[in-house]
Amino acid sequence: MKEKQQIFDLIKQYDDIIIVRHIRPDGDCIGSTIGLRDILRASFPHKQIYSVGNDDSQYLAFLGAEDVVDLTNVIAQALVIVVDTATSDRIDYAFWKEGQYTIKIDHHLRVEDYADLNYVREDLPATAAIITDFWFSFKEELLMPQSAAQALFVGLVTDTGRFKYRGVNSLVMRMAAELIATDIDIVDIYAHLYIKSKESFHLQGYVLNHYRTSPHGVAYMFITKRLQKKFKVTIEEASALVNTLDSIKGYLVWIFFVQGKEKIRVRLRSRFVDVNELAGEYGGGGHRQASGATLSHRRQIKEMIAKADLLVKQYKKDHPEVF
Ligand SMILES: [Mn+2]
Repeated sequence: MKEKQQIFDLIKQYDDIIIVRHIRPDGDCIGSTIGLRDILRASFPHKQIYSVGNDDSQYLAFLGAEDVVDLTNVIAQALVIVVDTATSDRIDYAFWKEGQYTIKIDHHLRVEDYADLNYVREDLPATAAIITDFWFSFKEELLMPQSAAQALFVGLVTDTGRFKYRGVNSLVMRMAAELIATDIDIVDIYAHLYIKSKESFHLQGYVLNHYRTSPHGVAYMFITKRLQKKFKVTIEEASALVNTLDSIKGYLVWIFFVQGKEKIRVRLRSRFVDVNELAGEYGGGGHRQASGATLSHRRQIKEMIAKADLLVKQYKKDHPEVF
């Protein structure tokens, strides 16, 4: 509570507040940015609240735009709040450090305390959940406009894989309930979130027809540069398709290897089996059943599949009831 109170006091103290976030923003990133901004704008109409960043994300445009403003004359007297960003090298605003006071609000593993005040809640599955909890704590003074509720709901939904991942509990569901209580249209929201480009739809079809398997239960796909070009998809769009291979009976781990300029991006997913240690062996990590890693050589693909295969083999031996 101490940190929450401190943050609230700082917000009350400053007239200029700049909210920033990480590069290549996802739903939780934009959701917590817009959510916090619109809560503060509604609650403190006399303050100047900005949210800024360079990268945009087309599929989240329905949440509303961030601000395109020149803050050169404002930054030195401003409170800068960085949301959803574990390390400072990923902050998508070059001048964040020039703020008079800086706050980090994040839910990722605490690896870098880069701000003056660092509020990290590893117990919550999304930064949107931290912001919603913040609203719960100061409900008498903070308003929750619909635009903020919608953005925060999107943050919760996307960072929990539609409320499916570990970390979703009754508290998170209560948060969702309170946000929905502002009368946001969740059917519309899901419709936006599920839109897929025709290109990635076609690539998905290709994946379904051409994925490979290991002896004990790994399903995988190598998305070469050539395939990305052929199907006209970006690395991000290709990587996002990893769950095309989920829930195949007997295949407990599924992996996408997506070829980048120099390295190969790995998206590792699983059910029952834990894969984050395997990701760690390749400089990656994440969650027990959803991790990422990076390979520098093509030959490591085979090696990684073999290791994943061993994990599945062992798991099936220990749990013969699982298929
Ligand atoms: Mn997040």
